[in-house]
Amino acid sequence: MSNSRDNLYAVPQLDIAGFRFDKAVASVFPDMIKRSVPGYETIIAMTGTLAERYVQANSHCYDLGCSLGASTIAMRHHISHPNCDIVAVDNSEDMLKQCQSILHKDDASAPSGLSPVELVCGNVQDISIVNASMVVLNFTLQFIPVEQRTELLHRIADGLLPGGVLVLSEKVAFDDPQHQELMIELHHNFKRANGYSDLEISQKRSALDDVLVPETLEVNRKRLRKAGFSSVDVWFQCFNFASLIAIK
Ligand code: GEK
Repeated sequence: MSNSRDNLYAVPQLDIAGFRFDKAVASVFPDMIKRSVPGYETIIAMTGTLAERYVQANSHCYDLGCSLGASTIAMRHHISHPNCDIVAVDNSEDMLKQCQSILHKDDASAPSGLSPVELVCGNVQDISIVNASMVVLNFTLQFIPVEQRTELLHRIADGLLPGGVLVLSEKVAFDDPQHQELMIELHHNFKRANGYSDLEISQKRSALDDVLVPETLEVNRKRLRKAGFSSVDVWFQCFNFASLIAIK
């Protein structure tokens, strides 16, 4: 089931292992991400709006690190041009299994037909990006080793058609230590308000240490420009979570 409540870190753990997108996480993922990432639902909804604006006829769309397919579903319900498809990639088999069944239900909900989706189990760094009009990296780049991020963005820029868009959402860090501390505090308050205990917040934080590595918005902007995007800026931010639009 993928609609259960996340209580994975509710009980004290002696040894906190690095965070993994396994079966336990997949089974609570929609609840976990909604209660943990401020603005997640807005970003997903606006991904549909961006698909309507940017997806071109006869092109591919990519959802890299698709988890249970939320961005894919938002895109496919708003693509208005013919002959488009979506390649949705994740390297967690547990996530993809759930994603597959969610997509089957989505297919059944729209008898008149939606853009087809190809689900790929693999590393987003190994996927070839071709003839793309829209690529989504919704909270995925943050899990790629820092020194490998530029290369992935380069390959995305190379595979995008002129006028194509990359939507990059990330947890971000701040250079000013006082602001950094404030953003972390406000994020933790958001999680508390959503029912997470201090123990859950601190154990999850330890599990994500070295697994999720945030960088500043400036580093992200510079990297996108270096990768070949001509127009880059933030379209959404809430505390230390932001989403950028990068146009080829
Ligand atoms: C959403 N975009 O709901 N290759 C493939 N998949 C990866 C890799 C990699 N190298 N690294 C991590 N993942 C989704 C949410 S979650 C964000 C994305 C979060 C996958 C990983 O298995 C997980 O499913 C996803 O990226 C990150 O809009 O949980 O903070």
